[in-house]
Amino acid sequence: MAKIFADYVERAKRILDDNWTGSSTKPSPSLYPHQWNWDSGFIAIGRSHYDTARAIQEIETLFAAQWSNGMLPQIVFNPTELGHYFPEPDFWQTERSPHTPSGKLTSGITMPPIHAIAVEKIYQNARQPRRVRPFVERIYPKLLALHAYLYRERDPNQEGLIYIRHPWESGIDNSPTWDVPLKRIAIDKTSLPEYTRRDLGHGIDPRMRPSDDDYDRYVYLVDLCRQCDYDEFRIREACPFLIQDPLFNSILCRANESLVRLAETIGESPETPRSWAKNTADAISKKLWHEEHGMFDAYDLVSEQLIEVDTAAGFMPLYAGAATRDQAERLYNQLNSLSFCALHQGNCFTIPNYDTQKEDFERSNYWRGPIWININWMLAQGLRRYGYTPKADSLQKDLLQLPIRFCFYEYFDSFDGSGYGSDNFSWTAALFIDLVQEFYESERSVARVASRIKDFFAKDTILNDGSEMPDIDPNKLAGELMHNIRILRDRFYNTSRGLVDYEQLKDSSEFKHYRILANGLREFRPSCLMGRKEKLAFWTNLYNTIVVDGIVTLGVKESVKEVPGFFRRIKYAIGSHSFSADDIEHGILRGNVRPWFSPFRSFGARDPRRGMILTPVDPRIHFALVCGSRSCAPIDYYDAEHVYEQLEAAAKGFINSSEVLVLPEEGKMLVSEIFRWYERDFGGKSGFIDFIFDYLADENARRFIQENYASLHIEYLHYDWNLNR
Ligand code: 2M8
Repeated sequence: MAKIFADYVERAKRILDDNWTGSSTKPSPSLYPHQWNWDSGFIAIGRSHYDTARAIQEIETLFAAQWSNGMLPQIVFNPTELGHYFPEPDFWQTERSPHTPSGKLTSGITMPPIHAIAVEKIYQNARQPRRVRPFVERIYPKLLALHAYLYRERDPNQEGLIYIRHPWESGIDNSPTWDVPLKRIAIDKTSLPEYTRRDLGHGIDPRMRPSDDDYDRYVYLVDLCRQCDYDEFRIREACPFLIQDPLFNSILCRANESLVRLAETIGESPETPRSWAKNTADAISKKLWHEEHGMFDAYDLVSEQLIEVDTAAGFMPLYAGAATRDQAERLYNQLNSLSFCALHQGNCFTIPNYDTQKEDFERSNYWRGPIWININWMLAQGLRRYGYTPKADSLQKDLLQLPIRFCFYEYFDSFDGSGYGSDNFSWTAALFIDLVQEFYESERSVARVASRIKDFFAKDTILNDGSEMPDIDPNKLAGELMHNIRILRDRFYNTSRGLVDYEQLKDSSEFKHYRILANGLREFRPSCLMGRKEKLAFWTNLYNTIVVDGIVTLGVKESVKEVPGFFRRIKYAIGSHSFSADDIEHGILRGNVRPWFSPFRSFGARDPRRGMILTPVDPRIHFALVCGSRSCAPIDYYDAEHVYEQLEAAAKGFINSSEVLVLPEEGKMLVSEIFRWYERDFGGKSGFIDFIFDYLADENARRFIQENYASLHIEYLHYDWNLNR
């Protein structure tokens, strides 16, 4: 793990320890002094990586205050901390309900049910999952009761969609989505209960918090619930705020998936949560989709229409897997745009909670613009679920760098990253820990798989064995082969996401034809390639395709690391010689320099293949050569005529991706391992710093490099060898 991450994980753990009350964790040192519902879920996820006992206790303390009807309260009050927050138990008067648990002080509303997801994480991350099983068995019926409550009491039309009845239930309290329904509530100050806000102060600029008008309405809705004695039927009849929100419903839907797996773990029937998950996913996809906007919106059950306000909550069906392919594609177009900070835009962090192009976007006001770590944490997983890997990586990059650069704040400015709200905020710390773990996880699992099947593929594999030769003039082979590689690109590569559909490609007629043409390489003379551009394009394309061929032929499942020496072993016979992927890369395209992992050059002193070496080395090839893994460059086809322009674009894309992180506040730059491995191709360390500088879009980052050039501290990022599928 890069040292900087290890240091910050320690800081994050300290924050969680400082906010620990003895049985649970408060969201922040002073602003939120009690236990909050979904905060505890996120906190338990962070703790699950290093302190299973406290992660379990966090969840058990929360569920000890579950109401007898299954509702899990938004706040469980700490009796020793009363008097610092509004509203507290005296205002909620939840004793009016027959369902409140005895001996517990709670509010009378709920929050997005993230908890089954947290419990699954606790189980998965435990050193000895067997020991966590009794906890899973204890908590499972309570999780089930919570979801059952939501479907029973909050889904009056049995649509699979849950309504919320207070903005605080959404977790995104003053989201612009609530403006219209809240405006419907006319406030009569004479009948509104008296109250004093306690959230102002704490060193926080009031403009970063909800307005007094908002608070009047929050109070109005609490008062309404208590006047109805928290009876859901009565509330539903009277409440002007009944909303089916995509964020709440997506979390519920995704949590049902976790419930299914938890049920299977402890031998319970998964049928109920499975059908809940399906119904909710279908309902989100149908009812909450705004066809013209290409976005999911909240549905107002009072006015019976969609609320046409697009916020980050509208992307959350990706997390639940509830969006269809077409919907996902349209969502992605929204998400990857100026509105929500596009890839390589350079002057923003991904993704703000509200559309930056709207007039009422406010960069520092709470849920009306800033970036929130929990939302982006879910969104990054949603993007991965649909294969939008580079965008997910870019979210991950920002989620890691925001706390490092600007401290563990509650929320962050979407343009300059400044931290807002409370510092030392628990879920920012907890999810940072989870993200760092995820970042380094792949390495461990890949190593495990590799050791298991280490000796399985021990020999070199000539992939073009000549079993079926093409009927083609050898002089035309190169052109035909390139044409065919281009077809593979068009059909099976997703160039914007850098992914290969290995499953479809494997049995396709196009790939069969490619392999026949590749057999033709046995009679091909590379000396007939003319000019530097043609050679550059030919060998780059051939390298990228031999890697794909190797992955398919050797049946690689998760990572090329499953096959020890993969790049050395996979070979094509070309003319009277054989060329491994390493020979093409280090021998031909890198000017036959000695690779960092070997004591020898690819081609020895008398090797006739030396005649094919391409010099001088163009370092941009490192952003075009694709090693079949997530951290390498996105795959594409290079055409001789435009190869220089394409290499230029590839370099620009890579330098502005999550593979280069400039952290001015830390005086550091974190870069891909590629720069360490191939340092000499860039002209040494100063050469690659110059190279990065030339391609970097972010002005702040450029200025930082310029000003700190001589003393720039560089660390290398973990290289993700998971397959680019
Ligand atoms: C914020 O909400 C509370 C009310 O629940 C508040 O403003 O007083 C929200 O950000 C919410 O999502 C969060 O759970 C809570 C505690 O962190 O603070």
